[in-house]
Amino acid sequence: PSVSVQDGLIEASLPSGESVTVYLYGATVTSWKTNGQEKLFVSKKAHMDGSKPIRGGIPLVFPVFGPPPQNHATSSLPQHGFARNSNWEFLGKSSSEASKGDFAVKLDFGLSHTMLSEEFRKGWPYEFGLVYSVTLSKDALKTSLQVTNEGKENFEFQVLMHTYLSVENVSNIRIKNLESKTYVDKTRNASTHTESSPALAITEETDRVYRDLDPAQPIIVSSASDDQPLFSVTREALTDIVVWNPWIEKAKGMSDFGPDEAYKNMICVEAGSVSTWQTLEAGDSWEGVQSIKSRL
Ligand code: TA6
Repeated sequence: PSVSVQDGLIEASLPSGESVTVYLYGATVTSWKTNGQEKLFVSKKAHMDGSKPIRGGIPLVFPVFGPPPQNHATSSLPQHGFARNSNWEFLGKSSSEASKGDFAVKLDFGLSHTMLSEEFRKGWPYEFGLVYSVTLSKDALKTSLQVTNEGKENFEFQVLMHTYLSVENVSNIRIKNLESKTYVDKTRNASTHTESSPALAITEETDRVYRDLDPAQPIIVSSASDDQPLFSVTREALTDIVVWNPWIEKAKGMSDFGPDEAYKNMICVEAGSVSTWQTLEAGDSWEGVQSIKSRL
């Protein structure tokens, strides 16, 4: 495995050709290539200069998902919290050989309360440490976030990995293993529904929080034309899955989403713990993991 660190981004690749790129800004994974193909979607108009969260790849959502609630410790934070728009530090790399010639390389990134901007530290005055690990292997990309409460007060948080998967045509995919699950539909006044489809099609703006899933049961993104699996997402401790596609109008409405038709080339399948709040007691740690397999 080789790892290069240059002007704010880390790149790693395996002898078998897979590669991953991570920006220190937000510890945002912006590229994951297998078989020479890019598996993540990044908007052509994404801000890559730290002026706003990167529109694509895998932005990190912490300590709050969505617009923060009123009268809450997170109320003065921006939507989706501060992790994706803070500068992280690269803690280092390690590589292993699972079996003969089967390598994996792990990149570690850190963010602590001492590194936050004044605005964010005032907005959420808790002492915390985050360690985000990105592990590239031949078959999978694994991202895990470890949250540590380094202070004396308990705090509560939400966390989500806002993964933008790259697809040829969002109308030609189906999302499986959501059947019979409960979801909150944010396009219908956050009303609660039960998924009836064994293979969810995306035919309009879609913004749903599926909750209380078995994290070990893979969420499958498959091709509608030949039912071939394109992606499989398994999780540890992340029991919610958000499915999001902005569709035509919302895509046009985002200044950093481009070109306008690019909504056809992405589907967000986001592993998180967002439908309730995790309480972390002083001194305790918690870890959430997603593992994405592609071209199974
Ligand atoms: O993940 C779904 C969502 O919460 C949508 O409601 C939409 O707001 C999306 O995140 C993008 O949010 P952002 O703050 O990155 O524009």
